[in-house]
Formats: sequence, C-alpha cells, structure tokens
Amino acid sequence: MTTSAAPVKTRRTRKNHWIPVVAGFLRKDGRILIGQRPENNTLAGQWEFPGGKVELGESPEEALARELREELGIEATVGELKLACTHTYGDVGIMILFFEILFWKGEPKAKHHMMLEWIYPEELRDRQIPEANRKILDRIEKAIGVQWPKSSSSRKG
Ligand code: DGT
Repeated sequence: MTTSAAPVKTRRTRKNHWIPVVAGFLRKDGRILIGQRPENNTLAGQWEFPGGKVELGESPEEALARELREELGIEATVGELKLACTHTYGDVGIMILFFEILFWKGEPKAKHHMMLEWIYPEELRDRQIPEANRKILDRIEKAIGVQWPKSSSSRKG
C-alpha cells in the first residue's frame, strides 16, 4: 500500500476578514452632511459620512437606507454609487461603498452621532476624518464636487 505525502501547507491558516460598509453623501444648499462618531466606539470623535456595515442578506442600497433610518431618522432614496475604497484595520479589511443621496423624507437628526453638521465640501479637509477616508480624500472631494480656487490649490498637498 502506498501512502501519499502529506500536503504541503501553503495556504495561510488565517482567512482574511472583510467587512462591507456603505456610506451616503447627503447634500443641502451646497453643503454635505457629516456626523461625529459617538464616544465608546471605534474612531470616536471622528467625522464620517452617515452609514455603517452591510448585514447578511442585504443589498448595499438596502443597508444604507436602513442605516440612514437608524442613524438619522430619515427615509432615503439611495442613488448612484459614486466611489469605492478599501482599508485595513489590523487583520480586518473594510470595503466602503459611497452612494449619492439626493432625496429623503424627514429632517436628519443625530440619533447615533454626537453631532451632525452640514459643511461646505471644502471644509472636509480640515476635519478629523477616518484614515480610510483621508487617504482617498482627493477622490472624495471630486465625488462631492469640491471646487478649489486656483490660488488655494497649494492647500491640497
Ligand atoms: P455597529 O453595528 O456598532 O458595528 O455599527 P455600524 O453598523 O453603524 O458600523 P460602523 O459605523 O461601526 O462601521 C463602519 C466602519 O467603517 C467603521 O470601522 C468606520 C469605517 N468608516 C470609514 N469611513 C467611514 C465613513 O465615512 N462612514 C462610515 N459610516 N463608516 C466609515
């Protein structure tokens, strides 16, 4: 009887762990909505676009509509996918899908965030934002329509 050699272990035993996240760009009068992440939470105090993790069985759009209902108390129509990015926190990866939100019912309220603010897109750069967003800030700015005056283009370094 022949015995085959034990398989060489080439695969990593620890699988990558990915978390899908959705976030929304809500606009009003030329401003965009950001929320300050709550205390006792990861990235506490940082300013983010409203949204959260996609749950099993949800489409990205359903997940974002649910998150906006839970976090802001609004009924939103999720629009176009504007941007996607990935980021790694330790051994966990997140993939964030950013959607345009053009229509909603109700007035956004801070049901989850410490505070909500409508800011001009140009102001985002000066806020404390998650590294996942900071590293693609140029792409976010393009997606939310930041228009830098020529004289201040040196800010963008
Ligand atoms: P939970 O259920 O308490 O874990 O909370 P969720 O489902 O509201 O999700 P959350 O906000 O804890 O997870 C979103 C992850 O994505 C978190 O690690 C922060 C990261 N992230 C990076 N940039 C953004 C952003 O602009 N918006 C949102 N919502 N999350 C972002």
